[in-house]
Amino acid sequence: MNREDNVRVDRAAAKLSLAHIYVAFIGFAIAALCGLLQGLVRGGIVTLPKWLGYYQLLTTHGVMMGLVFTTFFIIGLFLAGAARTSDGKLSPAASKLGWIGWWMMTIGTGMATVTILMNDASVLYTFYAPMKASPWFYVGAALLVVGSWFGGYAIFANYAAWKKANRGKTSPLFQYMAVSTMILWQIATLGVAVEVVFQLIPWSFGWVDGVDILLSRSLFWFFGHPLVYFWLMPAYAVWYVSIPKIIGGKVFSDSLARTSFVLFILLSMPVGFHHQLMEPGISASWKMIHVILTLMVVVPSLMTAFSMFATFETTGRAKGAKSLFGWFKTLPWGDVRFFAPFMGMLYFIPAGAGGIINASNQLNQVIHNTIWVTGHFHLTVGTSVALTFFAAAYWIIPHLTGRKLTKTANRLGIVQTVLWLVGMSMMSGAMHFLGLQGAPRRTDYTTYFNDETALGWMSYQKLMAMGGEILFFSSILLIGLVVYLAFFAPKGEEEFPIGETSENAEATPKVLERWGLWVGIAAFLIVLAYGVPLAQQINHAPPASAGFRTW
Ligand code: HAS
Repeated sequence: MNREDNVRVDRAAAKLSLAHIYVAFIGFAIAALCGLLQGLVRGGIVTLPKWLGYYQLLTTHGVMMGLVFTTFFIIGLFLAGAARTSDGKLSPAASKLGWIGWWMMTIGTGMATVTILMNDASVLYTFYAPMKASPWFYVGAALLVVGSWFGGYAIFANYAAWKKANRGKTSPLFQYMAVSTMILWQIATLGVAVEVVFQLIPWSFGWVDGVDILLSRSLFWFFGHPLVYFWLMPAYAVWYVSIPKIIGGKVFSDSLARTSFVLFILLSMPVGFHHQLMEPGISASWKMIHVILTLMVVVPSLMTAFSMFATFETTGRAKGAKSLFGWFKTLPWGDVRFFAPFMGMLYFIPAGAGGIINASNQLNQVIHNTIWVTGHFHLTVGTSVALTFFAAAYWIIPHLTGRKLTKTANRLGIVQTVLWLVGMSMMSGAMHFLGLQGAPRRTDYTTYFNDETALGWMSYQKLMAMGGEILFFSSILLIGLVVYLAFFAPKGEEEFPIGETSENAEATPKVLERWGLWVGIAAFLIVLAYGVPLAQQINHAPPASAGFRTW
């Protein structure tokens, strides 16, 4: 170990990161239980009691998994990584901002959860108007978002302090990736903030009579698509920065890694209409522009695939592998910190291909609003991203609590990963097949008055339920391991792996840290893709809609 490997995150920074990670896993545990029940209901295996609604479960599951687990975990991961690459400490401003953010996010989550539990907000995680929730649900969601902005300010403050102390030097790759992700997040969340503050809150309090549905959905998807890259980029940060260290290699190319993150800032936002390809009110030509830009945002993922293959191969060859695929055998298959993210990468190949199918205009007509889409995101965020976060938790938690990832915990982590993969393959596979047969997403158990086609779906729905049960067992094991690593594992030192750049890599161009330039180009592309269609939507607004309680 060299001096850099020994850097430990100090107690104050560890406390802040752990506070985020603990809330993340509480959200995860609640979501996992709801997920199990949903699968069993949809498979026709159990019936819910009168006081518990299917859509109430579905909302809790989506909000907890998609918004709470991810946002808290990502900010916790970034704060820990920022401290780890700043001599173990966060700057005082970063700490203060981080705690403000944590409190706002936690209070917001609490408010939203209470409204869902009271059955006043079964509007699912996308909270589409004209379904109308309690105003306090939207206020809670707004607090969660604004709190996450403060999480971002904390990352920026720490980065600024690092730059000040290291004038002229290239920032650590992990911090660069954290800053890029949080820049994307600040821009993306403007859409949902405008929707919630100017449309949904006044409407749900009854201050205005109706809501413009088309505009609210467009603002939501301005946020909704970059949201998926907000989930993906931290996983990529782990792939680019930590995986090379874990496998005993080097970061293949610092510049390539940074360029892929810049491309996400530029291209993630002006693509939201690919979620609205089937909607009226947006002209075909604007949809086409968004489809083209969507296909361009695939490029940074292809660059990532190339970079990961290159890292694996060069590391294996440096260890003496000779044959074409000999390097494959040299990878540390018994180490959960590698095994889980690797399986995430492998599953991201079909998951990403599914995304390209979704984005293709004509094929979108086949899959839109079917359960195929649910299958798609359980492979992307539910497998590739989630497995990477689980693996990161297996080293970050003991690193921050001063404990060790023991051999037994490592082995159980591998079992947990395999269970997750088996459960997800069954569930997500069944969802993809069902979707192609036309089965809609987001429905309670129904045979559609014993319709023959719908009855043919039942065996797949049972398979989904079985997959869901296996995923639930995997989740219990995961939570057990998280609790063990946080409070009971033997005291010791666990490394937070940060890879060094290969000595063969080219120097990193300074332009990659000219944030003003990248934000400026991103703003230009957003105006180009959204300016005219949003102006048209506002000028030719359809009649405002009253709110509906559909549950
Ligand atoms: Fe998506 C819907 C298009 C990626 C999540 N997506 C969703 C929804 C979610 C979601 C949550 O165009 C549903 C929203 C809702 O509730 O309605 N998606 C795409 C495209 C991509 C994509 C083009 N999605 C993601 C990611 C997500 C995510 C990532 C979460 C993290 N998606 C869509 C579209 C819809 C959609 C439409 C709307 C559908 C509709 O009509 O409703 C691309 O970014 C994908 C690019 C990825 C690749 C794969 C690269 C592979 C890599 C792995 C390399 C492997 C290695 C290991 C190195 C091209 C990097 C290999 C080792 C060996 C030994 C082989």
